Amino acid sequence: MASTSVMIAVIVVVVATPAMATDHWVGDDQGWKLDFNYTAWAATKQFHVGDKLIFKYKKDVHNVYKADHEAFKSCTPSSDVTPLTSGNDEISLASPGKKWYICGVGKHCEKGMKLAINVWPAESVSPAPSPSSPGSSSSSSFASSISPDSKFVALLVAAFAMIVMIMT
Ligand SMILES: *[C@@H]1O[C@H](CO)[C@@H](O)[C@H](O)[C@H]1NC(C)=O
Ligand SMILES: [Cu+2]
Repeated sequence: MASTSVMIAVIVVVVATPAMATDHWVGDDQGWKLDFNYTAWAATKQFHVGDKLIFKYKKDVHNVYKADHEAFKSCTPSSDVTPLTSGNDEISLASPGKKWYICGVGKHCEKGMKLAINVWPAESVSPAPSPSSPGSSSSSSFASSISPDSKFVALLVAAFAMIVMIMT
């Protein structure tokens, strides 16, 4: 009986866990580099508002310019854009739509250091976590970030579990 209750609690928690913001390491373990197909990489991911892009590379070897479609196509960063140069550059995806990023060093962009992504609206009903407090989630904000859908599923599971408990 006790173990059944524990199992039900675990199931409810797992089912009710909201879709959390995702950190996307661009290029995964390869990072931001030459000789990598970022088009193919991006095609395997889903980007949502609230997610983060992280460009990892050796400082001073590459950089990251936010670009528009023209700058992306022509590999010419706009002169009024300041590149990110830390080697561990985080970009919070704040709005939905197409986004473009290019490396501004030498001919790196022409050689493939260019990334185009499509950002979808946020999955959960909670506002995107503020960049100043990454990962801080009090129990109240946790509860409010559970989407109505997963609440409904959790309720169904809980109801089913109770029937099982009564019958066994
Ligand atoms: C990169 O991958 C995309 C999609 O798989 C493909 O269409 C494109 O030709 C590739 N680019 C290079 C330079 O290999
Ligand atoms: Cu580069």
